[in-house]
Amino acid sequence: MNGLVSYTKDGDLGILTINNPPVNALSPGVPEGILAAVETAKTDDAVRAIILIGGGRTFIAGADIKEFGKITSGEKKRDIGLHPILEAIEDCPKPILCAIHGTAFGGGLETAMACHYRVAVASAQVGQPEVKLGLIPGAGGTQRLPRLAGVAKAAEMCAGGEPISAADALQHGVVDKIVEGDLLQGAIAFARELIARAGPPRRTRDLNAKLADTAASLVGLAKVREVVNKRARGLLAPTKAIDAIEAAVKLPFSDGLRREAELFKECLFSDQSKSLIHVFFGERAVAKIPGIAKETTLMSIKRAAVIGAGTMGGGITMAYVNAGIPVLLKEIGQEALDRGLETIKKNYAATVKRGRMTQAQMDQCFGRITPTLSYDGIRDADIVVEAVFEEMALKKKTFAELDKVTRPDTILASNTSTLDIDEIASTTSRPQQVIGHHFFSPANVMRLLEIVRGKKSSQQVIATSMALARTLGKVGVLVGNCRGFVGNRMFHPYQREAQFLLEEGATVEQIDGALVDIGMAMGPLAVGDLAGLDVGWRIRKEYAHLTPKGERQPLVADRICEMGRYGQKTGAGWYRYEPGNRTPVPDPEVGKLIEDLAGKAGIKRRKITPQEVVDRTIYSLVNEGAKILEEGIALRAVDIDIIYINGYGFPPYRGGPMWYADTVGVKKVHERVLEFENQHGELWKPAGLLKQLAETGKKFADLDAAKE
Ligand code: 3H9
Repeated sequence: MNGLVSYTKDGDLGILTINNPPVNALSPGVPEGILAAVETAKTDDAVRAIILIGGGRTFIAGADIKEFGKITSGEKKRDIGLHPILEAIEDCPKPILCAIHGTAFGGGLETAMACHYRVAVASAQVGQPEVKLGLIPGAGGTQRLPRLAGVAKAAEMCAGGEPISAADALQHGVVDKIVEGDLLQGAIAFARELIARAGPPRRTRDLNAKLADTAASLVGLAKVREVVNKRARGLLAPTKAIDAIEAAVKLPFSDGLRREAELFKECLFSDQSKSLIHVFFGERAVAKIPGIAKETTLMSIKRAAVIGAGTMGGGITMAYVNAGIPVLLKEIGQEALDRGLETIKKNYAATVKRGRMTQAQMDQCFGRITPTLSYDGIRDADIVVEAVFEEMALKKKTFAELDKVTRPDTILASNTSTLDIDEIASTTSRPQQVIGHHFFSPANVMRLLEIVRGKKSSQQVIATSMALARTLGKVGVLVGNCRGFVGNRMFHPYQREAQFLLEEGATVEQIDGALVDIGMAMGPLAVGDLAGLDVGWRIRKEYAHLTPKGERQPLVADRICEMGRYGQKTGAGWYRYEPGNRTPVPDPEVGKLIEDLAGKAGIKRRKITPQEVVDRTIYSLVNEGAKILEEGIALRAVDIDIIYINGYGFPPYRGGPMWYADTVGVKKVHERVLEFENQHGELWKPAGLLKQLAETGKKFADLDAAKE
């Protein structure tokens, strides 16, 4: 028809195949191609039924997400234009059968539901993931899905965004049949059955049986709404999706569509949706490393070794064995090794208890771990991940040993969170094989992997690390070598400002509360308690000689550690904790300590507003992030955003710290940073890049766009 949609015939069947790789998104030309092909089939007297199928690896993965940005920026005037096409499909007097493999997501499922029948292969998935982009289904999904699957299931799918399997879809009436073997042949057979039945096309919009009991539907919907309200934490789209489904219950189909369109538009033009779309493309952009060719030969990682069975080593081991890669787990003493294995076992047992893994899966994963106290067998490892104590001397000693006992081609990765990767690499005869793999705790859960490029890390080692991150189910982000790399380097001023605010008059709960209120997963002080305050204390001591003389230092953190308050693990930190309970409880003792220390230092305490808490902490991230960009430590602003979303609990619907600055307006952020510089001095000196962007009216996103 137009290259994107082809039209062929098989006897009395018209077959429409969509060819828009990689995922058959409904990009401009695809809907038009479908429409033209439907028209051709409709007017061809020899055709008695029509099949719509996807070419390549999938059916339709949805609307083309890139188009949304063009609409909201005003570059494109009209909407995505799917309604008339779906109407034409549904109106077609000849039965149209949709054949699904891969994913029928978003506009893909909406197209499928406008067809009269649906078949799918068993491995197919269908879903309305729009909420993950801050949207709701905008092409009839909220009106047709309840008619097929019932109100509760539709609400769960549209507000939760999770896909369902073909079997689930069959059970809920979203598909009519699961095809064994070849999809097209199965679809052809089904289409011929339809012709034989000679019934009128079955139009989803007319299937009202599942909506007949309005009262029961509204009760079901209210239950889902309650769950969604609890889970949504500031997210707009999930509740809008429920509103749209409510319209399906209360209004005739065409009015419901109109209501859906209004709600869709509200979502589309929201900052939340723009941010979430930025994150969608950002997560894919970080995998693209300038200067490293796509075709770089990757090393095959079949076996790994992890050095150190502490919290990080244990979590890293789990990440590997979960991905099917066996691990040799080395410790120096039997007791530490046993403790490490016990913790891994306990973590798995908890996962089994929660129903997220079967006992057999747990046994299989655990069986992939070979515990050891020696280096025997380490020559089989394709990669070694060092996760010993965060101390340069120990890391260097470990790498010097690893250099001798491993194969020369083995990748030597350090899980250091702050230390100089080049200094570590210098103790080996193969710095090109050395790289940082900075996992985030708990390493088996957190999605972020900061991949720290040393001066000499080879392209192959970098490319292999990026691919390995994906195998491990992580988002790998390549960063440069500096103290704390990207994430922890930015976290330092963020934590520092939180503590200065304490000294100036805020309470621990006010600071954490203000940041949780803007969507952060946890406040900075509760995070400190979770991670262990002693970790930062040790690092501060290690780097004490580098701190410029006279620079304002937080007064309380060291004192808290001196009191043995290391956070959750000691039952007290910034908060206190009841035994066996991780819920932070405000502790007046800490409040008093802060007041005492601030008083002694002559700091005048005042009322601090939540807005000041947010500006001081988040803009400290932005200012440091701008310096990091300037220095080339991060490749793009979006890389920083992806790091903060996946490793530091930054709310995806705010797009990450650099995107947040763009949303607020870089000029405004710069002005506020200048105010803070006036009030608090040198530490707040604006990054040159921040100043430059503010003066030229540009955004961080413009810098990224210029690099594409
Ligand atoms: C929608 O449909 C709204 C409707 O209600 C209509 C309203 C009017 N558009 O993820 P991958 C690109 S909203 C544009 O690496 P995988 C992706 O950027 C949409 N591009 O592959 C990447 O490009 P690159 C609802 C898209 O196998 C390449 O394709 N649908 C789209 O790991 C490969 O992607 C969704 O939200 C798209 N829709 O995963 C589904 N999808 O190579 C979004 C992908 O240049 N997509 N690309 O980096 C996905 O969830 C995954 O891509 C999928 C495949 C599971 C399909």
